[in-house]
Amino acid sequence: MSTDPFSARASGDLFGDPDQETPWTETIAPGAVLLRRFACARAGELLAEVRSIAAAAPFRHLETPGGKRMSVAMTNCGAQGWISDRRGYRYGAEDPISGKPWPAMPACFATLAREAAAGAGYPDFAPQACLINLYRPGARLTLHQDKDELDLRAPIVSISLGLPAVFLFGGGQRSDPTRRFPLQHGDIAVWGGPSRLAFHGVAPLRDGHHPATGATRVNLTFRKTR
Ligand SMILES: O=C(O)CCC(=O)C(=O)O
Ligand SMILES: [Mn+2]
Repeated sequence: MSTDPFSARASGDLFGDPDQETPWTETIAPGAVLLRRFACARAGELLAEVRSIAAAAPFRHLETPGGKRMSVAMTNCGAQGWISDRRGYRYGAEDPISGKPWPAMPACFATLAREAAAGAGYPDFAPQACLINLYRPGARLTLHQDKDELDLRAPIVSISLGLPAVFLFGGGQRSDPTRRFPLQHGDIAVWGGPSRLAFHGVAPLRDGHHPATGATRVNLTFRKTR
């Protein structure tokens, strides 16, 4: 797979540019917030780091324990990386493709994740894993819980870059009603506390073009794994 998975170019239009909006916060459930546009000012730096991480640990389509190919392509950085295969879902210190440790988590990733968690009411968040999801048109994430972490007291911090998506957010049971929240470039979702095990997912990505990522959406999900 190409090591330059999305193309970037700077946006020169400051008028009506969503990247220039002042961030604001929306509470979507107890313990769950959307920090709108919080990552916009740092998106270029984040995406440059994603490119170098993907050069060392390429995006790949993992297999579910049931044998299905995931439509979202994934890679990781940090001390632990999330993987899925026939043996199950788990965290591991090495990229199974190269056998080498996952690329280190860039300081700007950890700093932003920590600031976002603090802004959402979770001080002292220290992520050990960053899962990087690459969505091409049609890619989706079915409803699931993030529950492969040993320490469920820490929140999940999830940064959206590039094409917009629809975030599905439900409750603690799969059958609970799900609400739909549009996520745009620079938005950060943080959920923890009473919402830590909420079912969530991402609706199929619609075709489009974003100046920062081309025809893709990039998502960075930060977790404390243990
Ligand atoms: O892409 C997103 O916004 C959510 C990602 C997610 O839920 C996950 O990677 O577990
Ligand atoms: Mn998730």
